[in-house]
Amino acid sequence: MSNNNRLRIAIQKSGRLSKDCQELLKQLGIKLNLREQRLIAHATNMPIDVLRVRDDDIPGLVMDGVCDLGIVGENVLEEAQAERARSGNKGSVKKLAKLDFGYCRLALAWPQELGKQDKSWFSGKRIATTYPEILSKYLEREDIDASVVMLTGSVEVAPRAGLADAICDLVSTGATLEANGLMQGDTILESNACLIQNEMLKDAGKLALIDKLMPRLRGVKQAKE
Ligand code: PRT
Ligand code: ZN
Repeated sequence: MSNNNRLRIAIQKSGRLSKDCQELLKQLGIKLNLREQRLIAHATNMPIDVLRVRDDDIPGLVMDGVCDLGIVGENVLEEAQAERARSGNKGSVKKLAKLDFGYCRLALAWPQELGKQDKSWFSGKRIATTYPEILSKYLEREDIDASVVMLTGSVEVAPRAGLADAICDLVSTGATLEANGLMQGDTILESNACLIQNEMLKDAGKLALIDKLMPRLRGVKQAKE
């Protein structure tokens, strides 16, 4: 990237968090000229560049210092951190703020026709998920001997397709579980979008800019309460 002293912020290009992220940047006073297909948008009134990427790439970009800040779901952040910790791959981020959008929960679910089940039912079962690290940690913590099947999409059809006995997926209204004949069980993680920063960031100018933006962020949050 050409200009290294501009603060780089990674946000989701298109998806559930994009609109709220763009709105938040606007409320922070960052003026952007967002063109649909562009990967990078340059702020016109501050030394800030916004990178628009897939949400799954955001923790890694910030951990590796390619971007200084990022906005991502805590679910995606936790999965990426657990993955890095397991593979011994360095790179750390700190959470600067929990944001008031992107709420969802990561929950277990199984076919409704099986009726209510407790944790012991999961022993020996196969659970499909996009969050194998978070799920494995939960299973370990709860001493449940189940196996984990990693799927990157359409997790909710896994039981019907015979790929798994149960699932562990994100839920917001519950309509998707309902439509797929699944019953919701324990919540493993509650998640909001959050603002993260590369922990190794040392550039005084960038740190000063972040210090200027944080009170504005707190102001935006308070105004909504
Ligand atoms: O393309 P890219 O990789 O960037 O996007 P994506 O498709 O991976 O993510 P996206 O845009 O679907 O979600 C981005 C983030 O929004 C997630 O990582 C969460 O932090 C947050 N979020 C909030 C959700 C939901 N709510 C949500 N309901 N992410 C996904 N869902 C899905 C869920 O997986 C299930 O398929 O919506 C369905 C359930 O919704 P209900 O309302 O039927 O319960
Ligand atoms: Zn994604």
